[in-house]
Amino acid sequence: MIKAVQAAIGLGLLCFAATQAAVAATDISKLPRVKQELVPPPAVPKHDQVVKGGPRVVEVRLETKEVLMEVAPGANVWALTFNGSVPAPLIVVHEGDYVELTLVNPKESTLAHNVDFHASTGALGGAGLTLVQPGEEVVLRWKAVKPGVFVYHCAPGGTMIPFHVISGMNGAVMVLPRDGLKDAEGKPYRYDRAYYIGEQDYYLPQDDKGNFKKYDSPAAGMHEMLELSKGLIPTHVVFNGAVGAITGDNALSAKVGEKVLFIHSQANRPSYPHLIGGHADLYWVGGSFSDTPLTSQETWFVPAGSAVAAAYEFHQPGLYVYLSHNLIEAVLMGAALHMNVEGEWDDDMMTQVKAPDSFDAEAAMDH
Ligand SMILES: [Cu+2]
Repeated sequence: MIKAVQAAIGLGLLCFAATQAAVAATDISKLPRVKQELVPPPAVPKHDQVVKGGPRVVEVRLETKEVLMEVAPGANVWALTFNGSVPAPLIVVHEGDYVELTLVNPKESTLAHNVDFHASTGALGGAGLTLVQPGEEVVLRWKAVKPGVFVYHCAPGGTMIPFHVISGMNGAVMVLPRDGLKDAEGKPYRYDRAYYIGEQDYYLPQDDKGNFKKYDSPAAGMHEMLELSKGLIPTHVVFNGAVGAITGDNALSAKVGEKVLFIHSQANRPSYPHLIGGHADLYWVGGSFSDTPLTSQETWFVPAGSAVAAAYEFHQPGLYVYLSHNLIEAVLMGAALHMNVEGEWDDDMMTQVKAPDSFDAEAAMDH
């Protein structure tokens, strides 16, 4: 049964490339073109929140890179990446724009790669049209018709699909409405900063002494990693590829009074983002910007294989922790980050009325 499903997915990839019929509605050659410089997360590419005028062709370049990365001290993974980072970069366009992807698989690679864009419309999300062997490159164009935030990931067929995704090969696309985001009352909502948090579950095999195994190539560890993954218990759940990647000097930052948009993706499992000491003022369920956002959420939800967006205006300074509020995953497996917020403390919002002091139980009883 499993073999049949894997074969069907593989066959779909082969057949689709051969049977695609072209229906071109727009003269693409007349549209303005812009190159988007992709940046490593949690940074997001420079973009306007509101755009005037008609659609554009937004050119992006993703290069597949297979790199040995440290997930935690003594724990390494052959990360399968787009542009060298886990997660892959966020791509930002506006509704009606065309994304024109150049996907490059260098000849030093050991595996074939492709991209399935959840934001796109068409069989396999473009995966059948983008499969590139080492030493090949391909160009795919798709129209961004659904506003929201969406996952993209490598999906080369069969067991290679979970293997590439749990090895880090996933990112997100944000498709903004042309007139920008709206709050729950339909009023324009503008953020001062945006961050992209890509959550990654890893399944790293250990030897009989409990040490994490190190392999010579991605394929060398594939079988053991997939066998371990069938238990559905990750060894690590992390933000930005490694435990503690967004802490210390790499912590996020903001100022009191700023509105911050958090884009959070998980290509393979659910997640439960929570900002300790804050809230989601706005939460776009399922990542859809077509729907009215929910307000004042304590914890929000990322279904497996999706990205969502949440926005918060900071009212207090301090070191915030943003985590997945499955606290086992956050504290014991790594799904947490730090954020430094500068500004003036508001005593009206919170104050320590009495400092910790020793408590005399007998005196208290006398009263
Ligand atoms: Cu891949």
